[in-house]
Amino acid sequence: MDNHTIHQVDAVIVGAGFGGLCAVHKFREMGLKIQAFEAGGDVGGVWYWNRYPGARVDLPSIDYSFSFSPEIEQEWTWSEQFAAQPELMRYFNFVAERLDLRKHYQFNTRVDSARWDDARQLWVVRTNRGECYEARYCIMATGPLSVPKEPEIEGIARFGGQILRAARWPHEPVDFSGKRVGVIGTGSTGIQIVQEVGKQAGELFVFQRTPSFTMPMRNVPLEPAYVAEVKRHYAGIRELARNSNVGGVRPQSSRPFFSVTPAQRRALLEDAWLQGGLAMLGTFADLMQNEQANEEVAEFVRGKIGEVVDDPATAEALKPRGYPIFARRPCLDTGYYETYNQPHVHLRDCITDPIVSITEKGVRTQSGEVELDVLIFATGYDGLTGALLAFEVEGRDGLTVQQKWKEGATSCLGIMMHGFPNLFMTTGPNGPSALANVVRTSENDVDWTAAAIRHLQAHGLSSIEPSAQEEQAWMDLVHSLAPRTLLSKAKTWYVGANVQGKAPGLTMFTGGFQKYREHCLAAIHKGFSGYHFAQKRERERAADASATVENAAH
Ligand code: NA7
Repeated sequence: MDNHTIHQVDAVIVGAGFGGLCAVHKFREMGLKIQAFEAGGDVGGVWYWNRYPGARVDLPSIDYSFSFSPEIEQEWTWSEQFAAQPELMRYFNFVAERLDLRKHYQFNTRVDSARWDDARQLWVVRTNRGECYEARYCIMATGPLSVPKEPEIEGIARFGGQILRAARWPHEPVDFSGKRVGVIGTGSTGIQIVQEVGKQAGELFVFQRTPSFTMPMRNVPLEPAYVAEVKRHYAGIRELARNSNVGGVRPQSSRPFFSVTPAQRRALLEDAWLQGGLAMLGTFADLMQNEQANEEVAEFVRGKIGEVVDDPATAEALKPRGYPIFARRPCLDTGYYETYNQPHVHLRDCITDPIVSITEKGVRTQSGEVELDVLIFATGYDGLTGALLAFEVEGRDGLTVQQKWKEGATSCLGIMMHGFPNLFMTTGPNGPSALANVVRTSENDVDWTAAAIRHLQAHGLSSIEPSAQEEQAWMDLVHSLAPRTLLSKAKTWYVGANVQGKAPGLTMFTGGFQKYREHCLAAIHKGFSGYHFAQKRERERAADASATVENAAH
C-alpha cells in the first residue's frame, strides 16, 4: 500500500451499517467519487459485532429494512417478524452484493482523524493504515450504538476464566454447556443473552443493577401469503412509516389513558400483552407524558412479572421501580422471566449487594465471591456521541467535536454542525436517533445530504454549514420538547447517564419522526436559508466545466 499518495475523492463515508451503505449507494448514483471505511471486517454495522447468542432486532424486520430499492424489497424475503442477527447479516450481504457496494469499502480500517482545510475547502482524512484521503464531503455514518462502554469495575484483567463482550462477540461459537457463566448487565442485550445462555449453561449468575421492563416479543415466522401481501404494498407501508412517530408501522392511539374505565384499561393492557412487541406503547396516547398513567402501566407489567416468576424474592428484585416504564429502552423477550424459574439460574441484585471487583476466580460482591468459568459483559454503549468522539474531527478554525460537545451534543437537525462545513452525520444525536427506526432516519439523513450537495453543485458553491443561529434555533426546539416526555426521568444511555463524565441531558429530538422529516424537508425547500456557503474559486469552476465537457463527450 502506498502511504505517501494523497488520494483525491469527492466524498469519504465512514461506516458500513444502514447509514453508510445507503450513503454509498446514493452518492455513487449521483456520480460522486467515493471512498468508504469500516472498522469491522464486513458490512453490517452494529450487527457485524453483536453476534452473541440470541441477538435479535426488536423492531419488525419488514420495517427494519431499506426502502430505496424496490428491487431489493421484492427480491429479499424476511423469515421472521423479528429477525435474528444471522438473518440480518444475510440481508446486509444481500444488499451489498446486489448493489455491488463492497468495492467502495476498505474494511478493517479505522478513520483516525478528519480535518477541515478551509483554504482548500476539503476534508483531510487519515486512517490507521497511514493513508490520507482528501474529500470535499465527509459523511459520518458511525451509528448511535457503536462504541461499547467499558464496565467501570476493578480487576477485570485478573479474571482467569473467559471474558466475553456482547458488543465484540467472537466469530466462532462458544460452548457454555456445563459451565458457570456470569452476565453483567440487564438492558436489551443482557436480557437476550440471559434467556439464550440460560438454556445451555451449567449455572448462570445474572448480575443486575437496574432491572429493565421487558415485554413478550411473541416472535412468529412470516407466512408466505403475508410476505406476498407486504411485497404488493411496500410503497404504502413505507409511506406510512415515514409519516409515523417512530418511523415504523405500528399501532398508535389518540386515546388518553384515563379516558376509559379501569376495567377497560385493564382489558386493553391484557390485549396488548398478548399481542406482544411494543403494542402496549401504542395502546394509549399519553404514556410518555402522564406520570400517573405511566405508573399504572408499569404496575401492570410488575404484576405480570409476579405471575411468571415462582420465587417471590426473585420476582420482587426483577420488578423495576423508581423510573417510568418506556423511559429506558423497552425490551422485548422470549421467556426471560421464565428463565429465573430454573434451578441453575440465579439472580444477583447489585443494588442490595453491589459488585466490588472482578477476581481471578469470578465476581466479588459485598456479600461474597461467585466463582465463574465465563464472564459476559453486556454493559452497554457510549451511545449517540461516542463514535464521533472516538476519533479526531477538527472543523473550521481548529474546533474539535470534543470541544464543541463538551456541554452536550449540539447540531442542526442532527445532520450538520456549525463550525464543520460539509460534514454530515446520519442518525446524529440531535435528530430522533435512538427514538425512531434508524433505517428510516438514515435514509432521511442521506437524502437530506444529497439535496445539500446538489444545491452546492447547482450554485457553484464549495461548502455548506449551518449558521450558529440556525443551529441554536434547532437546539432550542430540541430542548423545549424534551421536558414534555418522561424520558429524562431514567438514568440511561439516552441521557448520557451511563458514561462517567459525560454531559447529562436529553439531546434527541422528541417531536416524532414525521415532524423531524418535515423540518428536514423545510430546510431543503427554503434553499437552506440559515446556512452559510462558500463560493467555488475560479480555478475549480474551470476544472468542473472541463470535466462536464469531458463527461458529455463520453
Ligand atoms: P444498556 O441498555 O445501556 O444496558 C447496560 C446494562 O449494563 C444496564 O443494565 C446497566 O445497569 C449495566 N451495567 C453497566 N455497567 C455496569 C456495572 N459496572 N455494574 C453492573 N451493571 C452495569 O445497553 P444494552 O447493550 O443492553 O442495550 C443498548 C441498546 O441496544 C438498547 O437500548 C436497544 O436499543 C438495543 P445500569 O442501568 O447502569 O444500572
